[in-house]
Amino acid sequence: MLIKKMLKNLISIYILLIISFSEANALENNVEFNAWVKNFKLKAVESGVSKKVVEEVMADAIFLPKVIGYDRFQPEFYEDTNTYIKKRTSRNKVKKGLALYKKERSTINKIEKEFLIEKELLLALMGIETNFGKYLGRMDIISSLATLSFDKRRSEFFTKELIILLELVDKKIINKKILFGSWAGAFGNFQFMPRTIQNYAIDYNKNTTIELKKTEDSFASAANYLNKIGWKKNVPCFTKIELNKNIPSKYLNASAGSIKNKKKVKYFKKYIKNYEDIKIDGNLEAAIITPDKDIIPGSNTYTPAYLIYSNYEKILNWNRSLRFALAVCTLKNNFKNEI
Ligand SMILES: [Ca+2]
Repeated sequence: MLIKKMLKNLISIYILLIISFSEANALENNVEFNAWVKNFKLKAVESGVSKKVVEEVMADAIFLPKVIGYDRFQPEFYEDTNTYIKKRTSRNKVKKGLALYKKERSTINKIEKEFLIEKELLLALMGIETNFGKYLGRMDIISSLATLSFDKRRSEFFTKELIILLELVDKKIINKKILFGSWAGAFGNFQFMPRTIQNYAIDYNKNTTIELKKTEDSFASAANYLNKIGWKKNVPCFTKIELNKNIPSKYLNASAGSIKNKKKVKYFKKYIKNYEDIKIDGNLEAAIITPDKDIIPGSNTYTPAYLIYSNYEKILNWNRSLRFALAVCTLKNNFKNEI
């Protein structure tokens, strides 16, 4: 009994300690964060943003501990490829995309023609990024970008993004009142980061502001982005393959960082069991990816495996994740037979 009581007391003390520690930690973070904001504001003004906009926009920026939590746990690094793709390309998702297409057909068709980007790809990207505008995110982007800039892990990257966002507000291209999005600072139907907005977003309906939560501007901006980075219309993205075990491991790309050892499709013939079924131009340049390798504990190195082509790498340019690009191209194919 006595031991039980002692143990209970110890646990209570432990819990109390954790609470006071995290409170102290939060207080310390806030003090440091406010000092960081002060310094950041000087930096933003120095890089050319007007003092008025810097003061206005940064006035409500707060430290968001949950953003750090999300940054340290990103489910796509832990899910196996099949689960990841299946979750994001369901029949239900196709139905929702078709409903949106039906409603916005003339705008989407016009954008497809003008930018030479398949409507199926645009729908797939919007479906995967935000479930067709349903999950645009409610996070105050200024605070999330400020939190990630203040945090050490990717400070330089997010500081630049935040400055670009302030510039866009300063130039009245983006309205600061609508800056709510994902925990990592992505915004609108297609989850553009500030730098993507700066480089590729367009005011398609010419009403002087870029509205990335509305169909016209968001679809045209996504199509413009894909066109500028070199997406080729009607060229395949990937093919699922079954590998022979004789394949040298240097050909197995498991990281989205850089795709290595590209060869013509026909070069890989001797390593592919189902080569006769894949019906792809043998002269197309390709690489092999095995996305579960190195990430999923105990995963089989050889499955799943895919041949990927230059279009697939354009989607990696959009979001550097092997699974993301596979899901986008899979959903695109699912739309293909329905529109
Ligand atoms: Ca507009």
